Amino acid sequence: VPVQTVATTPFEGQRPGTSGLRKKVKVFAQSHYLENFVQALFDSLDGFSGGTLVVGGDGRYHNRTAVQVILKMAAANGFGRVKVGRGGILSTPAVSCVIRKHKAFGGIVLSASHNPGGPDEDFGIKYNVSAGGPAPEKVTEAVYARTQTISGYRIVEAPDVDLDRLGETTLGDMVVEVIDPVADYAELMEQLFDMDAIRALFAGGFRLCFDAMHAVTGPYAREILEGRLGAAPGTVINGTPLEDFGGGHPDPNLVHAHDLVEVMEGADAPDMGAASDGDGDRNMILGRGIYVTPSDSLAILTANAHLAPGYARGVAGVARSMPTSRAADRVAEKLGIPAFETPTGWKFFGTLLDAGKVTLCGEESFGTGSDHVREKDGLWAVLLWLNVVAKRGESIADIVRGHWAEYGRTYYSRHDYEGIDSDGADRLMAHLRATVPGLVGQTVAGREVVLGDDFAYTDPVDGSTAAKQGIRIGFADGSRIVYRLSGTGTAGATLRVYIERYEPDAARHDLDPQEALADLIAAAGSVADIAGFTGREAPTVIT
Ligand code: VG1
Ligand code: CO
Repeated sequence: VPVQTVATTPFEGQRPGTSGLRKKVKVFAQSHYLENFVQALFDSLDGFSGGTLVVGGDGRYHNRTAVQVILKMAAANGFGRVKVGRGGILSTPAVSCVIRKHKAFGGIVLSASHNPGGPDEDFGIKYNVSAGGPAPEKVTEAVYARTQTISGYRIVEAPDVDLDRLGETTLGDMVVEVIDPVADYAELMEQLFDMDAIRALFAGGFRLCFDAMHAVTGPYAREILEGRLGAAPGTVINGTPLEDFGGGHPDPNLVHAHDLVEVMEGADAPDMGAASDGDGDRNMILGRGIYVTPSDSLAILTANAHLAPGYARGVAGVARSMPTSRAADRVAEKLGIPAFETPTGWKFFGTLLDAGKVTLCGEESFGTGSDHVREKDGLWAVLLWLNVVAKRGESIADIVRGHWAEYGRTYYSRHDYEGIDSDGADRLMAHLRATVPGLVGQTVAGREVVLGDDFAYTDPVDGSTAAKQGIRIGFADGSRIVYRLSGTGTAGATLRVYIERYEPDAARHDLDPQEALADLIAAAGSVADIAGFTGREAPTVIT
């Protein structure tokens, strides 16, 4: 098979963000665009000759085209084997699982996660290292630097590989192995959870509605929940991955998972509702009459993980991204285990997980995971919740309320201002950077400000640093306001404002979070002059 070297010139803007490179499909579809990035990636890696690469994506529009390009480039660059999911499909946690299980050199995930898909929507590519997790910034920065000087890429001239037939074929000297996207992942889940207890829960009439949002988790959820655990047929809704996610926004929150919300608000609501996102790494958990915030979910799972066989040894430590509420910290304190605060994005948990310092990790953005892989994992979180419910014999609402009663409740909300003008967003952040440190010692929203900074992180394992990770305002009563700009969008800017307040008094645990946080929300708006800088009077999405 002939290897071709194709001349190319650099594209601007190929710097990976919070989670890989994300752009409109139309940008990715330009000739050489994907090829440049993939060659820059291979040029930045050392020692993969003859090694194994795992490739898969969330099935969105352009997935199959991109997989074919990557297979041919991997062959031309000297990989020995590519394991690719059937149909080009692998969820993000499944890629992580397959890399680890088969000791692959690394993997490529094709996804723009929770962003919409389709010819006019988003696409993305992300590289994961041999430990299974997203490449650290020193790798992504090297790839970006290489994209700016690239002058050629290598690709074999060969017909497309049949992605729909399981088994091995060759592409030049490289073996292409089309794998069942679910098998390795399902086997791992069986090792972690008390499958018998969950099976008994379903057999006893417990009902779940899992909304796969027409995205990648459909086949995983059907096989594990309905197949192996005996949940009723129809438990999984929107379970067939579609290239455009049915026109929806595959983001598991109360706004976008409207089909699930309708089921949960219906007369015959099931005991539990759950949803996952485009690439299967996010989760939303609902009980009958209750929504579990992702920050609470991390705290509750930390307190209860020992009920699952995979975590019976206990939790070594817990890590959360900085904007995630401090509910998990309170559990860690009680358990006498360390709690870590990292910048936003799963890549910052990798070193802590590899070093065994933490067992569970979470983000407020519907991300929860553990040391079983190196990505957040939507279906895993649902299974852990099922395991906890089965073992405790309590409803989700009772478990959550019981947790608040024991630890206090952390009222929490995130307000997103999507699609705002980038210049205005940058000016707003510059304004905060200049003024917030001066608030320390002053009174805002009736509280004394004790912290005002731009979060900077030094990794406790490898000493790497990350600056400018979000503006923090901390108050004497433990309340916080955090501001940061999204690093996953593809058009304009998105301002995220995170607000939390700790409420120890169990008599006041039944407030609407927007009311419980009203004075802090108002202060967040005026301190940053959000209306002035963005022209917006209200957020576009509240979670
Ligand atoms: C968002 C979330 C962040 C998450 C990231 C990737 O990033 O806030 O917590 O890790 O998405 O999630 P940002 O920069 O837009 O705030 V996913 O499900 O896209 O892999
Ligand atoms: Co995702």
